[in-house]
Amino acid sequence: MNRTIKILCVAALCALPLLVGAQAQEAAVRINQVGFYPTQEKIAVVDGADKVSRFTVTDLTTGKRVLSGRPSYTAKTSWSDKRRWVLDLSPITAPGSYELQVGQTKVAFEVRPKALEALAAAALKSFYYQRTAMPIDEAFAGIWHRPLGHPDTYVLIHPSAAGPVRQAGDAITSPKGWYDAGDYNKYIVNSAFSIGLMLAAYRFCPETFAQQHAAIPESRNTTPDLLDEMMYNLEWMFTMQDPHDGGVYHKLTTPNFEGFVRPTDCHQPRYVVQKSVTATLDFAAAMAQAATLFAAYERDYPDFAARALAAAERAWAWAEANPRAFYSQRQINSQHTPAIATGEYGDGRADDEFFWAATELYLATGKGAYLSRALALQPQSYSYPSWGNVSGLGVLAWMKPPRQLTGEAHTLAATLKAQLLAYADDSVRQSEKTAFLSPYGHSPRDFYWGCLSERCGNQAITLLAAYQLTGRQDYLTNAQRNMDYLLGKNPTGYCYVTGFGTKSPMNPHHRLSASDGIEAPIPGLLVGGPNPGRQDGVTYPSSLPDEAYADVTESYASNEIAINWSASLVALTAMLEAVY
Ligand code: G3I
Ligand code: 9MR
Repeated sequence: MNRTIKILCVAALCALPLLVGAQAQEAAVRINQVGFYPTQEKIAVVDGADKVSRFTVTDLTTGKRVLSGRPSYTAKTSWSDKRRWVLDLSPITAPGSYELQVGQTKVAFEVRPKALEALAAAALKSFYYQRTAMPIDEAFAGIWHRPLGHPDTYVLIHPSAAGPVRQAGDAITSPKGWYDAGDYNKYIVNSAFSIGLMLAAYRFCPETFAQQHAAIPESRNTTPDLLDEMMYNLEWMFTMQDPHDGGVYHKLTTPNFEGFVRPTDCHQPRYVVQKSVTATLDFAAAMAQAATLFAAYERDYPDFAARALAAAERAWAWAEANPRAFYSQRQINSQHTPAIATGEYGDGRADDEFFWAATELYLATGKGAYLSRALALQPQSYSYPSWGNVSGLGVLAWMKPPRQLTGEAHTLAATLKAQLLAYADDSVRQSEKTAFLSPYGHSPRDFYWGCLSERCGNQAITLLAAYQLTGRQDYLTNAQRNMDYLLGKNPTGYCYVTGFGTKSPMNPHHRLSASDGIEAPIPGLLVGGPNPGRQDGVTYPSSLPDEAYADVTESYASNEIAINWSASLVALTAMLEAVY
């Protein structure tokens, strides 16, 4: 299939009119390439020009000039001499297709209601493509259909996971769940975190998710597609709990990463490894959280809520009895064979996991013992959610509690709200007069492995939570500024989501996309992003913090995709759609 046809297929599948006929251009004008909501602030940034005196905007349908103006201000980042000119196109509010012209450079952009609807659906759909244990059907996946990948009906107990009943070399069955990322393993910490982040967003805008259509096999049931997709991984998670003691295996993995081959060409044995306190608590939290939401969907998922809650309480009890059972691959490999060399999701602190789990268990059960633990473990300041620090998920839960809060619980929620708003205020303060006019992207510390979701996306999600809690417009505006950053208003000019925009990643570090013989990557995936750490040893086009990004398959430190990063995109796009 030639490239044009493939791009058209991507566009058709994502229902994205913008791609069709658009010319890929290496413009020095950086702008959201997917679409603006009519009333949102609309910023373009001219990158690297010596002087910009004027810009014009033409309505592409009528051919008429609808705006002309001058840059609002110009700014540099602390690590680069490049001068950026910030243009404000906000007076344009009528839906339509437009062209911005600065000097000789012309860039098209779109204004429309539901600007991010297709992106939001594609982000959720990306989880379907990551499903491990079923054929990915052409009816739902189009050109990216493929046979069943990893049934995981024969999984070995690794010596590190052996106990009195289940012994090393015994086999269990542990099917379903999502591939974690560009690799083919399944990790409890990251998949529970991903579920936690998406379900946190669900609590803020259930109506938006109820209307979302991701075209997955379960779309025709009465449960929202988001919850159906979560269920595919929750079912796997149940199998990761040792029925004999309630502890949860840290991950299901091959000893080494597979090559860049198709799932059906993978032949390494798969193991469950040592139970860890962090995995067990993330499991407890996500299960309890899911229990509160699935109770309304008993028709499609009978008894799930009760089973999930019971599993969560058993997991919690195991964690309380094993608070220092941290997962350390170095330690495991010094004692056991085969050595395990895949992703670690290591974490030497579990206060935040205890806090999130205690929170969700209290909210699901109303038991005072969980409330006491949540009170004792409450954070002193807000941290945006990440797989390594989940306290923010606990905070978000208190903002949209599934039960009436009184007494100490009410006071705790108020304290945490003040912390969240302090973080939001700080983010807003920092965005003014920055080179790309956004709270994200003006500090070198904003760029590291997975930063686009972990920092940029999850900061925006927090700002949207703050907006929902207060109605303050500047929180919303700044969340959108970060969204625009992800979609093209950034120094590399990439729209960092596969299949969207005029310039997007074509070569993500993603075994599924790289081994399917199709040029276009699976759509709807947010890449890790600029990372001057370059842990992959690849030569990047630039070493500047915000340009250290390489769209090559080898670059797992800047160009991988991962479910927790997709989760951020799912949450952020839906929360933005909900506002309009
Ligand atoms: O959190 C700090 C941040 O505060 C600091 O400013 C920044 C700059 O130094 O570093 C941040 O820590 C980084 C951390 O990710 C953030 O979560 C570490 O440097 C970085 O090494 C770490 O990378 C992790 C990577 O595995 C290596 O361990 C990624 O988060 C994590 O997403 C990634 O996960 C892998 C799995 O192991 C295997 N499957 C693929 C998956 C995605 O690449
Ligand atoms: O493909 C792996 C990716 O999913 C991980 O994030 C990354 C870091 O753990 O490792 C990648 O695998 C590489 C391995 O670490 C070293 N040899 C090359 C592998 C990529 O082909």
